[in-house]
Amino acid sequence: MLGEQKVSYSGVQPSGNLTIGNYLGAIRNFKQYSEQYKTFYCVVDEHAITVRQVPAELRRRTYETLALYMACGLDPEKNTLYVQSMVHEHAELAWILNCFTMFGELSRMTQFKDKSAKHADNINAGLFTYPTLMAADILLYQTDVVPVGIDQKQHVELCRDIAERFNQIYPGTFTVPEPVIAKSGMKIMSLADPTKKMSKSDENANAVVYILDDRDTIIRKFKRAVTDSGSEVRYSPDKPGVSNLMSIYSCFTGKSFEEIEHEFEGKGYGDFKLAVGETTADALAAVQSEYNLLLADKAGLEAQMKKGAEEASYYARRTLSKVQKKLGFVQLH
Ligand code: ATP
Ligand code: LTN
Repeated sequence: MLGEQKVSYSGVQPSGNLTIGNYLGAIRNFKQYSEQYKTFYCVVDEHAITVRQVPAELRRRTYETLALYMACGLDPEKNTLYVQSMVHEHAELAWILNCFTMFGELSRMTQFKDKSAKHADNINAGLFTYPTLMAADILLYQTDVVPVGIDQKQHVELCRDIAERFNQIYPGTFTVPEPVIAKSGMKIMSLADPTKKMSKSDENANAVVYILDDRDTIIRKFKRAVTDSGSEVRYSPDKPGVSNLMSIYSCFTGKSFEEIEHEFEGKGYGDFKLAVGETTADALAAVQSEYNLLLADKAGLEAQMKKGAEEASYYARRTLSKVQKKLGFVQLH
């Protein structure tokens, strides 16, 4: 809580082109808080460097991610949209929280295990302490809710544990946040391997539908999507490919699985995949045209970054100085 207002906070890494997984699992759900809550949505570039980045690409994607936030309907007048590295309190609080986070806790994080298997040549300390920086992001703003995809639930739960531990020693420091996981779209799977999460860092571009893919590409990718044996459109654990496409279709149309099964009764996978492709392309068209306008105005995006960082810094500074005082750091006035 900040004053009387509840707070929503989330972040997306500028580590690749954003996917419909990022959109359906996270960004699409940010907007609902804009009216009632104080909202902070961050482009987390400091998290992105836990795996090697090409500097020019990281810079470009930082602009792009901010533009996508806005194109997805986040009005910068109603939401604080900003870039993590522009608010130095994040890194400072992360250090402090490192001293309240256990080695064993971080060792149990599945994202750390997955990413260290994938980047075996670069298992750096930042990859390991990634969740403490994420906890700092969240706790700096006295956050109540954190809308994320299901893969981030474990990190938000660790953040809660850190906040509770800190509050036990230094009462009344942090609001303890809750993860909010959308019922549909919480985990969109790869089109090439529906047992794997769709991920922006997947090397196989056909496995992933990007928010900015053009209509033909979207339709082609869905046509090629791996489906299962049989020809029936039915939601079932033994049909992970079809079930994933049904989830995507359901997210974009609002139809239930039953309604979708009924709609495609007697029709084959071909018709169904085409419908999913067309629906997705239609839904993303508005986001894409808005995005192109925003991205063309670099100065506008920079002005937005500056304003967002100033707004965020105000709250971040307050929480950090409260923490420093509680810890016994000398404060000069
Ligand atoms: P990377 O592949 O670089 O790890 P990512 O695609 O997982 O990235 P993040 O920036 O780590 O993306 O995630 C941003 C938000 O999108 C998080 O809330 C995350 O839970 C959500 N998200 C990512 N992928 C999916 C997915 N396939 N389905 C649903 N939500 C997702
Ligand atoms: N770890 C998240 C991105 C992230 C985040 C956050 C999400 C960084 N800081 C704070 C919610 C709140 C991910 O999606 N990989």
